[in-house]
Amino acid sequence: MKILRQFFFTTVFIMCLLQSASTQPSDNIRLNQIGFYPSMPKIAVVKDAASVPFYIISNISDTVFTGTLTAAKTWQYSNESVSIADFSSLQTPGAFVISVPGVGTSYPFAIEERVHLNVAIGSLKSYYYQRASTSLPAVYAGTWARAAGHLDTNVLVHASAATTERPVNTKISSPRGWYDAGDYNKYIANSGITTYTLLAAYEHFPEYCAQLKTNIPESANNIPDIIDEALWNVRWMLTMQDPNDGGVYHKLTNARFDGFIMPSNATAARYVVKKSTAATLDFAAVMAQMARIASDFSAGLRGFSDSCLHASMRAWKWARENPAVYYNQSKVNAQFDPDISTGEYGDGNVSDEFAWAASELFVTTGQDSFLTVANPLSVSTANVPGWPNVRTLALYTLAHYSKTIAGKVDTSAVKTQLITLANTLRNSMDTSAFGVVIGVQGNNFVWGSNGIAANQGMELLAAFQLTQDSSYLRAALSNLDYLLGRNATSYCYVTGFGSKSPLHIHHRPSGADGIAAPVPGLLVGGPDQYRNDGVLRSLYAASTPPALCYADDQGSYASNEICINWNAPLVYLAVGMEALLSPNGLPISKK
Ligand code: 9MR
Ligand code: 9MR
Repeated sequence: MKILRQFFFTTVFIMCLLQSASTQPSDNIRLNQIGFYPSMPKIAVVKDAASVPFYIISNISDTVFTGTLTAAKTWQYSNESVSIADFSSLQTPGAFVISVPGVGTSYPFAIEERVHLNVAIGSLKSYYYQRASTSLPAVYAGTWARAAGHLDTNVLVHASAATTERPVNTKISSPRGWYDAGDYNKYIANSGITTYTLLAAYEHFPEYCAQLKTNIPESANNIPDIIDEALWNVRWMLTMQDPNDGGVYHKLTNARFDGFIMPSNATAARYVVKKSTAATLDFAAVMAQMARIASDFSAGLRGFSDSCLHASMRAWKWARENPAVYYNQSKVNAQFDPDISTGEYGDGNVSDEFAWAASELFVTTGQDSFLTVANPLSVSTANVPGWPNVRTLALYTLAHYSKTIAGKVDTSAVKTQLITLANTLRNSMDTSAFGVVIGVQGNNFVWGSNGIAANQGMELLAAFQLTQDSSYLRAALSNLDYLLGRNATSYCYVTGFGSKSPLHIHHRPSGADGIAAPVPGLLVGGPDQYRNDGVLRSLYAASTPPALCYADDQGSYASNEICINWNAPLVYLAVGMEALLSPNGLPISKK
């Protein structure tokens, strides 16, 4: 009897398997579509299937693990009833799927060391594909090779930026930099946090980054690829400083967005537009950071450290003399021609930019007078950073250099702020039905929500580096899992990665190059509950749960555009996680 019963169940199980093998993987099983570290948590979220058994099956069709789904809970951001399949105790490396009878089979995943190495490389390599003013030869760009565009050697000074020395329509040269996003413009404010974040990945994980190769034209030099990549943008940023007064133009832009054409076909006039305090301070911060990093590579970057520091100090001086010059596009357009309708990146509060620039300058120069002007500790609680909100970047820097600056700064207050924030984030994971940090605040699912998830992960890695408390590492990983597939849409939100990833991104080269596959390594903005584009509004009602407001549609710039400031914390998260969890802390195995 017992044997018969077992035979019956086994037969049913194999039939289920065969059935599911012939059909599509189920979108109702959500998991990181890349995979899991042997020693770390492994979780899938299953919709509408509480308390039933689940099976982990290896690629040779052996059931290697059996578990039971947890009781159902509702995730308030997707309004779905979900259960968790926890198979953390499975530590055997291999390739697997999850099978849940009645639901189906998951997308495949791996359990292995260095499981996110390719995500780390790919997300960093995406900056190469975003480079302006250069061709991308096939030897580096593969299928996505393209001709140069936007040389930006004849950029016009817009009326809003005109001075006696540089009257309106003066031509300046301002090449290089990364395209901001799906559009071809270059914005200093967004470049600030982006470049900082990539350079911070280097500063915090230098040995790892020194070995990380992305196959870019500079890969053979003696500078780590992540720094070479950042330099492509830093060198552009330097050209955005008015040499006559030290102020920094807010952006370099077309008057209107280009259509979906390749860079080499984009020939509209380009302008540098109005200097702003925010841009000038973001510039000052990055140049101070770059100065201290460049001093370690003086052979390859002779004199560069001094140039950066000099530029930073001049920018700081301009900002002190012009502390409230805000970029407000409609006001600019009311006063000057031609009208500019590209991204605004407006910010009416620059106290955080002052605190950030002051902190970077202080750490690089050792002079605490900068902090007398603007101290990041004058605000008592930290928040997750974003492009208009950069004070926490100062805390990261002060925390990282706490040994060298102790005595001049209350470093324990810095740590307390970062850890208090990390506790809130981690506790959110513990109570989330998806077991993720994102959703800690109800307003997380806005334009660029995936960037918020990645920045939450970065802040948790900062807390881990301060405490070695592995609960922060697990919480950071939960958001990486979210971005790579454990989310309500079941997309792996990084192009070219995972089984189901965006194909129709709002990205001009990907739309215009005639190649089916989008440029890889790019993180899309993700769900936007406010449905800020026509595609989202036509697809979803206002009552649609926040985490579902996503469309893999080229027209959905509010959910499916890619952007440098969202990719950078993904790079940090993947690089940091790999550096912390690789057996030897390196992207390569030692012979
Ligand atoms: O392509 C633009 C994208 O980069 C911006 O994020 C977005 C919001 O400013 O605007 C996109 O451009 C759209 C414009 O705003 C309205 N007309 C359609 C454009 C997309 O092709
Ligand atoms: O990331 C920006 C987001 O926070 C804003 O809500 C949105 C509308 O102002 O603009 C986003 O930035 C876009 C920029 O204006 C133009 N390039 C593309 C950026 C990402 O969509």
